[in-house]
Amino acid sequence: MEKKNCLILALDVTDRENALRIANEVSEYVDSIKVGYPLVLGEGLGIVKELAELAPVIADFKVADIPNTDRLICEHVFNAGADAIITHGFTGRDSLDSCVKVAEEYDRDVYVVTEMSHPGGVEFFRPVAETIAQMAADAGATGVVAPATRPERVRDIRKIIGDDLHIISPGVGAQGGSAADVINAGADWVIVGRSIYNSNSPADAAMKICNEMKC
Ligand code: O7E
Repeated sequence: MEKKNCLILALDVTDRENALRIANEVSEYVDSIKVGYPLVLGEGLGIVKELAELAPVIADFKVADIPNTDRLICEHVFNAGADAIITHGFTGRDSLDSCVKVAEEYDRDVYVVTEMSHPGGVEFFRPVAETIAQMAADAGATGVVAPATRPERVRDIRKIIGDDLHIISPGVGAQGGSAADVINAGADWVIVGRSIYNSNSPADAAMKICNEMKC
């Protein structure tokens, strides 16, 4: 993913018409569009191809299964036109290796969740976040997902992975995180959903976040 605006749109609307309208309105401000279960379960995987015409698509399926099932999921998602996939890391190195191998075959990206941004994200992830981040680096992942709601954790995780891996960071706006703070803490991109797609003017909301970050 090319870094221009440091902003990824989390497009968690559930219908095609809204999704395409919002994506069109904000495409000049975002470097990528993240699509997950809400939209794909609502409209089918075909929506990925339509959105990929506007911006690279990150498929957020938080893949968390045995290596063979992970491989099948990644193949489907990349064949559908996604540029990147998001996986969990707690399933272990062999499962992550399977995703990375498929991504290499397709020349696509893999991002691994370390610690999640919501309050419950500390319950189980906190003790293992650094270990997962190290595993992502060892496995050759493109980058990791770390919480914008806790910039200090982004700093901790940046120390583990060094400069080679990217950090993409959700939790800005609706979850209370600040885009500028988390970029200063070492994130490469912020992921923003509701503050943009629920706004009366998604383009203005996206532009405002870009201006805050001065990326
Ligand atoms: O709070 P919002 O509306 O700005 O949306 C945030 C998006 O990021 C939403 O799609 C949510 O599922 C996702 N997310 C988190 O909010 N926290 C996390 O820890 C991880 C993710 C996520 O996207 O993981 C993969 C990048």
